[in-house]
Amino acid sequence: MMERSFVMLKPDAVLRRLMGTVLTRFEERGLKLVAVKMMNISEELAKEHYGEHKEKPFFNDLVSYITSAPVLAMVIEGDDCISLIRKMVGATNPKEADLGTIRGDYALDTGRNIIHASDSPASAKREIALFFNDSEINEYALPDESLIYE
Ligand code: YYY
Ligand code: MG
Repeated sequence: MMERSFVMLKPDAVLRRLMGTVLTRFEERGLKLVAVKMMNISEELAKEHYGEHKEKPFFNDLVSYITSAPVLAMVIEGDDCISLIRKMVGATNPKEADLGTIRGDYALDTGRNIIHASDSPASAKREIALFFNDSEINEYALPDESLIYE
């Protein structure tokens, strides 16, 4: 099923100049970027985005980290892409993430794991709406779709 996922390169990915490297992985896989923007997240938006973790001991550190420098927020479209992107991202703790995953190849600490990706269709819908207006999401066809999809 065609899905959209919310993906965000966290401040460490931006500051470590890993944006192109990570975007290339998604593009080379055949996924389609339909929205991308660099932005500073307000404390309010950070708390809303990570609302499910508000009682956790790491919540305050997470909010300060995510608001410390710009992020690259994006919407990616593709067949079953929500779970696919989670697999490409790897485990939350980069030390446990498989090699070949984004976190497994480029990160070491849970609190500096460089990327966020939606974990379900419901969270994708919620997170896309938090970060993007409908008018910021681009609908277009890729010329090689018949080579990527059966
Ligand atoms: O979805 P994912 O990012 O893989 O992990 P979550 O369990 O949703 O946690 C969100 C975010 O919080 C995680 O990417 C890093 C941070 N975090 C942390 O700093 N310490 C933990 N023990 C768990 C999560
Ligand atoms: Mg999560």
